[in-house]
Amino acid sequence: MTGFSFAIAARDGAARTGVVSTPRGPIRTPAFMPVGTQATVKGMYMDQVKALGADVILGNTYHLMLRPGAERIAKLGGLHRFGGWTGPILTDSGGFQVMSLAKLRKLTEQGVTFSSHVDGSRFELTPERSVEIQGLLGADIQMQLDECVALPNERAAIDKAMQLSLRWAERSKRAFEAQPEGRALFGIVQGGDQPDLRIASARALAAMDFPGYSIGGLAVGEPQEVMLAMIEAVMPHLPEEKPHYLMGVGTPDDLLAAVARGVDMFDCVMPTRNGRHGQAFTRFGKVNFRNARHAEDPRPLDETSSCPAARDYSRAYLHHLVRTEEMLGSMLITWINLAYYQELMAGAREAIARGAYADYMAAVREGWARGDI
Ligand code: PRF
Repeated sequence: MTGFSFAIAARDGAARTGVVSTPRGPIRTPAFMPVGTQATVKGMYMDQVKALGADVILGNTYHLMLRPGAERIAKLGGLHRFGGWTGPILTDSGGFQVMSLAKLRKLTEQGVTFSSHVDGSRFELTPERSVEIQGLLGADIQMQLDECVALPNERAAIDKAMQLSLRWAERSKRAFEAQPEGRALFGIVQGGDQPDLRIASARALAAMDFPGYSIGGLAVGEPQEVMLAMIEAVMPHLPEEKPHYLMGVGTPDDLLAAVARGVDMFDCVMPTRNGRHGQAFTRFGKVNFRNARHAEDPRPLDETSSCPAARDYSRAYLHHLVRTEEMLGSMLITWINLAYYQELMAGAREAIARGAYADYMAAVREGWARGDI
């Protein structure tokens, strides 16, 4: 049986392209992971997600533990069978979602207790229970439980959350030892906008020897330049031969900039969530289909796109679907956006392999700046 590994095929400056190997198949990096919070990538068939070239999707401990429950999913054969996705699945540990969604939260050294945002019932999430749930789901790549604080914040609060996350990293790692071979647990760097705290977090996690490293606590209210500075601060302290995952990021420009600094994996709700609200991401920038300027435009959004939804429907029709709140509008624009994010990463992989990543970034940014065509 093949285990979990990462092989870097080419580098261009700090950018890398390679393959994360898992027993459920390869993940080509840099990779964008569509978010499948509720065992579904909202508005998409799994076959469509696969056809876009996505190698891995993300699932959420928090949502699935509440409904339908981790033990129930395990009884039904695990998350892959339940949701109909045969490739690798990465799950988040739940702490971040508890902090943004749950009610009556109480955080202690032991873990976090909270009330479900669905029906108010009480739950507890500890580092051990989070890893146990991710194991019951059958996740191929799992995350340690961590504490992420919003920015801006006081240094003392950032430091406290970072130190707690390190102790939870140790406990998560110990709990993970009970799981089958071939799965991987990533440690999560915290430390807010404080470079020295970020570096301390990265070094302590590196000493624990995880198979991959996540960078958390970013895109939580700080400007892009601060986010990029934090990535630059931690990279020299993370094992460079291991995958680097920037959690919950971001815009297409965030992805390009983070890849240039050594990030290999991303996830974000932006292409799916914004798609449901009528916003499309394209090679000539963002297009808001609510806008009346599309009402009589017979042209397709982008006839050069790999996505049928961008080629086969008029802008006027997409505008109409969004204005009438038809579900097909959400579905088509989600499809367009995930196709664009996958194309962006495929282009990055190819450019890095050619040693032309800076030119690729410049050309893509020029397209966004040129605007609609
Ligand atoms: N921690 C975890 N999940 C996350 C984050 C984090 O800091 C973020 C921050 N961008 C998104 N998702 N566990």
